[in-house]
Amino acid sequence: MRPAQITDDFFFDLNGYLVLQGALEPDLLARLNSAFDVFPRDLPRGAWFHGAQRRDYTAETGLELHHCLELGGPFEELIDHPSWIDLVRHYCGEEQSYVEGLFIDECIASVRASGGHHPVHSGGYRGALRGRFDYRHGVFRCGQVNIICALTDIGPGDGATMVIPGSHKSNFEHPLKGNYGAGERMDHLPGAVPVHLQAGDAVLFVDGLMHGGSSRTNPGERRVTIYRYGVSWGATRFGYRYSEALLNRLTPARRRILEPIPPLLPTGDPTG
Ligand SMILES: O=C(O)CCC(=O)C(=O)O
Repeated sequence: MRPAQITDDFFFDLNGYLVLQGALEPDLLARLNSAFDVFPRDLPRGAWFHGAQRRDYTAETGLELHHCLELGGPFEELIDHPSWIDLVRHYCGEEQSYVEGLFIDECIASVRASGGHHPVHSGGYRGALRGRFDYRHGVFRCGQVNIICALTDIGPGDGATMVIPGSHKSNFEHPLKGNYGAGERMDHLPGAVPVHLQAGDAVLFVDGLMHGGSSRTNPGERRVTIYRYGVSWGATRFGYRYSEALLNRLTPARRRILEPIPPLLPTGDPTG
């Protein structure tokens, strides 16, 4: 396990993100890459692949398989991975409250080829409550914390995730946002820094941080998983539901993260 250290809290509060080096074991990394190898790169948008759906955020983000937990195997091992589970509980698990717990509200397997990018978004300015950063009375109360795992090395030209450190607390709109080309490419946005990672590293960040994905200019593919953790009473963004088959094969601890509140349906005569 990797419980939050005082230095984690300091830098997470200050910057809105943390880099977790060597988060994935080599064997898990290899099995995730093997699963990525067989994704049909020509899957049409909207089509399903073993319970995951191609739903690219934009025309330029590349192949994004949403709800990838349904693919099972190594994707399930990420749910409560010891490299980050205590950190996400600490930052967005409503610690020491009556609704303590977590929920994964989005999980994505992403493949980005040359030319692809993810437009800049989020930031403290008028940010949704869902992505909000909050710390008060000695506890974190973030709405959503993302874990992006690098399955390939991500250096210059590879399309690194970019962040604007500290922007999760911003009270003003970025004055230069919108000046950097169609599609809000983040590459040259003042204040933005690339998060370079080795395969197996992960970046943890509060969703309220201004972030996006820089342009991939190198040949080949950038491969990442994106898991969004949030409060136990959250809901999936696009209406996906975890299948009974998936829920039933999970350990109780993992199941609690995909189904923190088991459904409670009325019984008997609903009119009576
Ligand atoms: O693709 C990336 O590096 C960034 C992804 C992103 O911005 C997001 O998932 O919200």
